[in-house]
Amino acid sequence: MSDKKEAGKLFPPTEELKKMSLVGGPEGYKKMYEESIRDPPAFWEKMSDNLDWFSKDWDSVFNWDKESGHFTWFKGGKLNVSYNCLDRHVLNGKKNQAAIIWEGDDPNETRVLTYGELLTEVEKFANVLKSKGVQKGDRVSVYLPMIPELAITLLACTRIGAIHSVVFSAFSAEALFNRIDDCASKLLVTTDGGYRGGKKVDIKGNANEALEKCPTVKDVIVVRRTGADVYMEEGRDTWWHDEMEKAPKKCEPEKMDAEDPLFILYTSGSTGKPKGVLHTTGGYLLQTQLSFQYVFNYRPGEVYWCTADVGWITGHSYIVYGPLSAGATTLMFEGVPNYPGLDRFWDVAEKWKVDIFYTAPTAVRMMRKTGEQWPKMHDLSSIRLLGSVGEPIDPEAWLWYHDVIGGGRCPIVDTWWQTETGSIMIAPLPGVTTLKPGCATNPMFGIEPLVCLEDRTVCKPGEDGRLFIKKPWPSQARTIWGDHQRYMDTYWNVIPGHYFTGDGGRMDADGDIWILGRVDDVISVAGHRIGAAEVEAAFLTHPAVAEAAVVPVPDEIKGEAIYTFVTLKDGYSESEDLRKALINQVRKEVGPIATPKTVQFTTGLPKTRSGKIMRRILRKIAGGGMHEDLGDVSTLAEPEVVDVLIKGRIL
Ligand code: 7RM
Repeated sequence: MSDKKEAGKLFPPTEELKKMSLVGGPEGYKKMYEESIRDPPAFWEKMSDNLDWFSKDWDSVFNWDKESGHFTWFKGGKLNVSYNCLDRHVLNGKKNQAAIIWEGDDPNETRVLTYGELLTEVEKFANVLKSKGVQKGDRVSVYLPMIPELAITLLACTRIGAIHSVVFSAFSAEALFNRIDDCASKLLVTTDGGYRGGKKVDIKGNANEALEKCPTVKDVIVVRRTGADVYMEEGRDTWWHDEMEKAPKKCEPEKMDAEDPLFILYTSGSTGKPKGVLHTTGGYLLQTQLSFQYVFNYRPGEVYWCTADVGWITGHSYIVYGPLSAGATTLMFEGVPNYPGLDRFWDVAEKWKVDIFYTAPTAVRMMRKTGEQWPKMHDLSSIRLLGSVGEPIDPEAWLWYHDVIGGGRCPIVDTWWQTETGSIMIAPLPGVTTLKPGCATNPMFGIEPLVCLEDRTVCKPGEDGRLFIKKPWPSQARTIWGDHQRYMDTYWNVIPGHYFTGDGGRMDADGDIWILGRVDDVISVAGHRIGAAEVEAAFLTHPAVAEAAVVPVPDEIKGEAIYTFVTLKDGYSESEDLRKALINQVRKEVGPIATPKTVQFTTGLPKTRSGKIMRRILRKIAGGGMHEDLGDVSTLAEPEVVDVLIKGRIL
């Protein structure tokens, strides 16, 4: 690992930024942070005034049974998420303010939904869900691209207390099936198709295929987007617009307990089965709202744009819930960065006078590769703050982002967090933090990070270790759907009482935190987490495959790409056609984002004597390492396989 600290130009906050700071600049942050750590429940109780509650009669702010790993925040308090995201803003004079600015794949297709309009749509769709028999606690799966109906569906679920489970719309039928099946959804919201880079994509076809095996799903609501001729099952499938036409306009918000489940979001783990991360109502909303306000220093009237897809946690927390709860204007983009031209992002930013722009390092690297002529075509002077999320941003990309997109004047907030953490955990605050390119810097309020070695000793400043967070915080996931033991083993039993992040980290001499990437077998392609085991499982569904091992290799654009070692069953021989068929198999099983970059056929894999594949060794081989770089290989069942793999390596 290169010492990023040395790449180190510093960017202290300007006096002007300090004055703008919502937390009172560096001194204000320090005071508030110390207070939040001294007594987190007292801090969060004070902060709870940022939400509108039907009742604040919680038993205690925070309760934690360390043994079982069950904890609660504000249990007994009552609130409704859609009320907090919509009604209260309408009541406070924001009825005609834009809540969502929607920009279609086609630049001529746009839609602006005011808070008033969005509330009406949400109430109507909540009534549609009710008319289908969806009740509090029922699961609703959502398989939609980036169209306003996606946000409307989520908010409508929260209005009646249904638990939504969004499945990324480019995931395969098989992935959709697994995610519906695991949580036994009653209803699916999907669409006839989507648009991506000017092309129609099929979505209903995948949904139909998945639904063949999903007996729990009784109703399917289909948004008409492309007008494609799709199969609609009689008695099960109905059109969104038909349902909305019949729906009553008013729907009272359900009074939910702060600890009632809000949503499930599946994320890849280190086994083949994705984890259904469960978030609850009060703590999640409070912390996403506050972090949104503080990290982006959001001020009323500003236009905020996060380029993520709502299929990921970033979209849940920082396109929908954080911004809307804060009464902000959030931009939702259906398209891709390179259509109709390579300047699309900048065209959108100029058109809507975007103030805050939040994207992923992979997008920054891609833009850097295509050149500055594209952003230079547009007036980007409205942008005052840049954000980064999803993977470590290398200092080179950071500096390019800062200079070319930010014109040298905009701070960059490099925000570290996870599906499981619900909201941003470590990030600089504008007007507070001295920025270091590539460094996530400071913990958020109430968050106490800890960097430890495998033997649990606390790392010295500058020493690489594994990142933990002490004690649960309000927006922390409560469990894994249907598998609390896995939740405990993955996160809380590594060092009892501390949350294990799965990331490597380092605290430098200034106390700033650097994120070093995953320490487990999760691959991050363009910021999307893909479990090595999930891809391996997909390979194995092909009749020719005996065994597959998947490891990350560094990729200039995507951060990491997928390199695969495949052994074939007897009777099959390697060929270009087979290689293509295998890649297609993975695309079909997992989705196009998991497309392997390389498939190396081999006769064997390095394994321990107990049969475990040693991915550590494969990672080095795929990355170009030679025999002497591999460390001790003597514990392998068949050490000679290593040289075969190095010889057959595809660079
Ligand atoms: C928000 C999100 C989580 C994993 C996490 C890290 C990596 C995310 C950063 C980052 C370095 C960052 N949720 N990660 N943000 N690494 N710097 N600013 O991405 O559940 O999908 O992924 O992403 O490895 O553990 S996620």
